[in-house]
Amino acid sequence: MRYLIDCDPGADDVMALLYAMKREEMDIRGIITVSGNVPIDKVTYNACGVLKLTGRRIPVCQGSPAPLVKKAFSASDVHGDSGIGPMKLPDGRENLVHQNFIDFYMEKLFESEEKTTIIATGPMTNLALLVKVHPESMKRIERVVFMGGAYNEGNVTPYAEFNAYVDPEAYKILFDTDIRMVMVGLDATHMSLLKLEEIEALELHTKPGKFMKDLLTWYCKNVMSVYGYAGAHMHDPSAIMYITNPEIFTSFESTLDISTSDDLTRAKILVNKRSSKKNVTVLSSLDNEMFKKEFFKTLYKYDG
Ligand SMILES: [Ca+2]
Repeated sequence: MRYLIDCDPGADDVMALLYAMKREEMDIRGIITVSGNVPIDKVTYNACGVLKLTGRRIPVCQGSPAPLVKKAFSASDVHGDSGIGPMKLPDGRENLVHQNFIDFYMEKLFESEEKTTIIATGPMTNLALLVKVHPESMKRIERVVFMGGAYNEGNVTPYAEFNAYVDPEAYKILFDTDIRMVMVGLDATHMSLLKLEEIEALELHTKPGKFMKDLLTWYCKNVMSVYGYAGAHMHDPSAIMYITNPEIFTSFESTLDISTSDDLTRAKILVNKRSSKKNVTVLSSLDNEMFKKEFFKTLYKYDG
């Protein structure tokens, strides 16, 4: 299967990418960045850096520097100013292609007979612009698996999750299409939890393996101190986990809407099970024991 990853790395995007890089069954054809966790130049540097760290060559295209309507809104409290706290990735910008991201999307979507699945782990600004500029691109998309949203409880506000909150207008554009989508929202991802002692027990010694362990350790300590959680939730890695191990999730089919109002409901996801359209698979839970088993097993591939 062909994949494009649209992301805003960001600590948990880096974790998702490091997990994906060791799932060789995934044919990743490109990475597109988007302003989100930290500004666009930093997320692009980090995406390229993961490739350098893991010795992979995948084209990276820089995407939107800002959401459709509102100003950029970052999450430096969780991710640090660089997006990955005190850690530093190597410079892998030889992977960068100097191309408009909409042209890059079109080239990748149309270069093969096979349709492409898009995994989005940041705000969906790029995708919204793509389908507006080139509606014909939609027929080349197998589905969009996106980490974002929450139908129960948000994190930026009581009602809204971060990626949705950054650019709800983009979500609205995509929800109004017939594209097949999978919502990997907080309702499911909040059930993933790596405890600090489990991370510290990981025996990872190669450069990328050790980087992952250090990143997980820093991230876990940071979210525990900022939010008082018992460990680290694996939000973005869950989107990749859904691709590799869909059996560990439960879900229901629905059509979705989102509030774009400038009030306390902004970016609240609205589930409509009565609609006949039902183009979205909404994840509702995951099995954390199975998640951890699969996640750690994959990370150990970095140590051979
Ligand atoms: Ca992200």
